[in-house]
Amino acid sequence: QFTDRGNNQKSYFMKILIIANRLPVKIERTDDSFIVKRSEGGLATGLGSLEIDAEMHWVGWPGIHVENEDEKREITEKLAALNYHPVFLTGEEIETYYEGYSNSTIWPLCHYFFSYVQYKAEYWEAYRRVNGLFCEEALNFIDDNDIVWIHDYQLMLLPKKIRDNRPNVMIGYFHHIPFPSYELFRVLPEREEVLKGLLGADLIGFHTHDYMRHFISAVYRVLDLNCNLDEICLQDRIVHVDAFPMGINYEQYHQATSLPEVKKISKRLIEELGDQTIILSVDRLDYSKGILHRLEGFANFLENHPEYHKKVSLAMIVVPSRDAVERYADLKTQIDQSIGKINGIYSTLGWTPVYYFYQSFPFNELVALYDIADIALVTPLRDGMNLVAKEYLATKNRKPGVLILSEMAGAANELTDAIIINPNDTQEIESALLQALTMPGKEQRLRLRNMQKRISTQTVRKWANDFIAELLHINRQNNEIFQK
Ligand code: GDG
Repeated sequence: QFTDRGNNQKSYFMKILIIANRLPVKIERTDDSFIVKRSEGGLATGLGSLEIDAEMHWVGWPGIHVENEDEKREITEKLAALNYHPVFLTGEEIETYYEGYSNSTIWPLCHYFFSYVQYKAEYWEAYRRVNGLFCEEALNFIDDNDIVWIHDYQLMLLPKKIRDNRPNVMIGYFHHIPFPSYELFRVLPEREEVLKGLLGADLIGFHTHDYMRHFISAVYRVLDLNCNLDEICLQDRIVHVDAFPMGINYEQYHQATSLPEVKKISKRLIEELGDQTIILSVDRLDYSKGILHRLEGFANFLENHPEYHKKVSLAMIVVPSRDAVERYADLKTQIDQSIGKINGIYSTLGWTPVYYFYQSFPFNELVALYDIADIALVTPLRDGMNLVAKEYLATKNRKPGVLILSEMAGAANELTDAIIINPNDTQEIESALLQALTMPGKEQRLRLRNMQKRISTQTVRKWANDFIAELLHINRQNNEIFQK
């Protein structure tokens, strides 16, 4: 049973095929076999809670590099039991399609790192080819009237490829990162083919109205198509564009502090840290996350506010990511140096200003850190949404906390009770820290309550259901127009 946005109750039976660069699994090689473990990220959780009577399939890269055909067969069979269908990539394809066009061309462009964009013919060629591989695999599982939901910037050519082969399926695409303004997007040599690829979809979703506006303006100016605020008119179809701000599994985080294991970790952390105030930052290693600016802001704060020495520490978690890309390896070196410098100048025998973790934490430890942290410092230079900010607020249960949030994160549109800062202004980071450290408990609780109200209703489950409901609604409308 499925309720759509128009409040009409209707039952469906169909297949939903989710296509994303990565399957939500972790595959480990043993001596003579493979172990497949589900890895429940936000996306898998949201899609797993769809209120729709449909069989769910996934297509994606399994996250392991395998060349041997017998091994591929074994993995394929194991994944098939979960309705997961792998697209295997060669080492060269990972380098050119994933690390290349996806992460060295599109990613910096969409995050306004114009000078980082690499233009290489072999990257583009691989991107096209690998989008074709995803299409071939997906076509094995798509029938008319099924829903195909494609995710993210690695697969922007796929909507059209699927439409060309299966004109009657419903195709949705969601862009998880920012869509840049036309003036930036126009620099992409392949701008026309990329936009045409996306327009194979019936519905294109973004986190915010700004990204949506930028996309429509790019379509209008690059392709000279008829567009209005949320529709693009093609000769034979209308493509709908809408904003769907992604949320989190609120209850999972909100209840986490009642788990005995989390309580134990929080207690241990509190004992170890004593009465120190903890500022927490959590990101993947990425230049878009503003980690270096954040460290500079914290260094300024320490320099100008000696009264907080030995009282405040920054716990910085940097999760290893894309470190095979040179930019990322360089960034890692700069972060190491910046933290080394701060700790070198200010540390005492009993106090470390920056606790630095270049590693990923298990869920229980991460939420224990959210639980004990007095302040979350989330300062990306650009971020599609930023789920860490929402997770921190959702976890706050036992005691309040203050969120300092960059205005460049999509989440800033919703979390207006955070202390909103411009992440390029390191003085603003410094003064936001001071404001957070001196904020009365009553004000902290009030701001937190307002933001929790929002994120407890705009969950990842609602996000996924809203998207699919709109796709079905569009399909119904199209059928009516067609029948008339
Ligand atoms: C992209 C867009 C958009 C982090 N460290 C640990 C850990 N994490 C988890 C967090 C959170 C996720 O990783 C990070 O999500 P973000 O949204 O903050 O950022 P991206 O990875 O860049 O995601 C972004 C998102 O897609 C969704 O559309 O919001 O803008 O860039 O869930 O909890 N998880 C664990 N240990 C860690 O150490 N277990």
